[in-house]
Amino acid sequence: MVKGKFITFEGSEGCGKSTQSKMLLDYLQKKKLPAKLFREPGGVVISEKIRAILLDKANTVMNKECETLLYMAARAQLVEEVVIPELKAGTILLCDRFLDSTIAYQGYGCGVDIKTISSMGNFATKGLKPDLTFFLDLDTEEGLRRRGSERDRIELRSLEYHNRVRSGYREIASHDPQRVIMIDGSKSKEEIFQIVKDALEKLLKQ
Ligand code: Z5A
Repeated sequence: MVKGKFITFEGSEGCGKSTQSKMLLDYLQKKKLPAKLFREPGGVVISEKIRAILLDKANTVMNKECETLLYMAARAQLVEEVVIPELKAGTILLCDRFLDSTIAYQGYGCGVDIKTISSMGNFATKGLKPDLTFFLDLDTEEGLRRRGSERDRIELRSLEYHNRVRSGYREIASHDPQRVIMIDGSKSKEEIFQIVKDALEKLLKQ
């Protein structure tokens, strides 16, 4: 049934995934391929409203269960409204973050049970998994430096928290090397994009 390709970009703050996903979108569109880019949390009206709640610095009392469920709710809406129809239509769908983010941030970062996240993830995504995931691995302090002084609710968390998130991503990559391509985020934008482009071309030939 699914004709398109689903490609996600993951990593901790400032790792360069938004830059690379936009570069890839531009590259694919120049090749006249049907490509679209969405971000998580967000991408559609309801999910963007949930995003505003999640990132609001004023919501200091939000607990980890509420946070996890809200990320999943935003994802469920995006998958139903956009991801599945676009994949059925043959689109190369790029997504800046997906389920791996919840495993890394709420699971490894906040201590929410990972099996519970995976099972909720299955429910929210209807079992959909990316064909390919680029994980940009970058030193946490360097990433936060790149992001500058303006921080949202999640970015304001401790360095220890962000280090747990990064280790979580490394675990995810080590468990699923077929899907997840781990890239050294300290390389130049051009060097990283060459790796992204090569992997994408290989996927499109399959
Ligand atoms: N979150 C979660 O907890 N659970 C979930 O399930 C999901 C998300 C889906 C979303 O925030 C927050 O929600 C995020 C995780 C959490 N929070 N945190 N913390 P967001 O969407 O606003 O932000 P983000 O996803 O974390 O992305 P980002 O911080 O904007 O960074 P980025 O996309 O990785 O990086 P970038 O914007 O491409 O680059 C950052 C800067 O570095 C920029 O100035 C670039 O020009 C520069 N850059 C990029 N590449 C390079 C290289 N290679 N060298 C040097 N400089 C570079």
